[in-house]
Amino acid sequence: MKQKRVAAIHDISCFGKCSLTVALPILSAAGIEATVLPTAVLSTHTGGFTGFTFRDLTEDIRPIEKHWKSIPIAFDAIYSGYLGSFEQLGLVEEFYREFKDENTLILTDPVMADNGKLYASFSPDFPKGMAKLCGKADLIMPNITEATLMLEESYPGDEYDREYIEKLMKKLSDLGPEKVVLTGVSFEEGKLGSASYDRKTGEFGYVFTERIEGYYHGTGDVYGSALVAAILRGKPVSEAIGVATHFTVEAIRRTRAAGTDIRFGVDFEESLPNFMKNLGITAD
Ligand code: PXL
Repeated sequence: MKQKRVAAIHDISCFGKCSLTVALPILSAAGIEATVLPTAVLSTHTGGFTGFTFRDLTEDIRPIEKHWKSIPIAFDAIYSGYLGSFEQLGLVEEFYREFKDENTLILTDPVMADNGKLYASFSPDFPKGMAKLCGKADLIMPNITEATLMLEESYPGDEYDREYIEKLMKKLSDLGPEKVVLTGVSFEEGKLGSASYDRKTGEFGYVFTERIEGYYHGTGDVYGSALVAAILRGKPVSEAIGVATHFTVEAIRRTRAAGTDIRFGVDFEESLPNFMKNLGITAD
């Protein structure tokens, strides 16, 4: 089988296990080649640290794209996440356009907010721009905060039901993407999971596991990278959310048991063998 190649467009947070530092090992473990397009370089991620460095790489995106076109390189998927500036929304849309052919999946994680709040590094008009970028994707994977910001709706907190979630996913799909994965969904105390919607089949999927106390940083990127890997390994979205959820929860559980600082990211590395097994990758 020909190896799949993904263009991973995220920042490099040098410390803190998120974005490219988790996308690379997770995609590699799944047997997928990860070509990286860094959007910014930071000394740490921005969640809970102060005094971090931030080098915006907006000016490098188009020259890298032009060079890759000249080789030329083709991608089975483009997976974008945390962007370093508002201008990058347009540059990433251009990148999608330049590299999308009939076999290229566009997978967009609109990383910009959580817990009802836009991250401090983004301007209030960023969600509108991100909604436009998500319109060009085949699959998007927002959390509920990002979903409501893109739809210009109020954040529901914990006050929602299944009907609300399914309507929300249909509205997100109306932005453009055929498939929607919504993370951080809970209908029951002590349980947390994710939901999926496929406009083509009309099918909804749900996966729930035990909720683990504490807000562990980088878990959205661990989940997103595992989801992208499972989809490229041929899993339907309703199954891919199960693989990604179990991988992420196992890592969170191990990290909590070790008593690690929640800002330092999760110990997903130890779960890679199990993850590979769930993707049908065996040693022989
Ligand atoms: O995990 C999402 C993420 C990615 N990159 C940077 C971040 C965050 C979340 O806070 O700060 C730089």
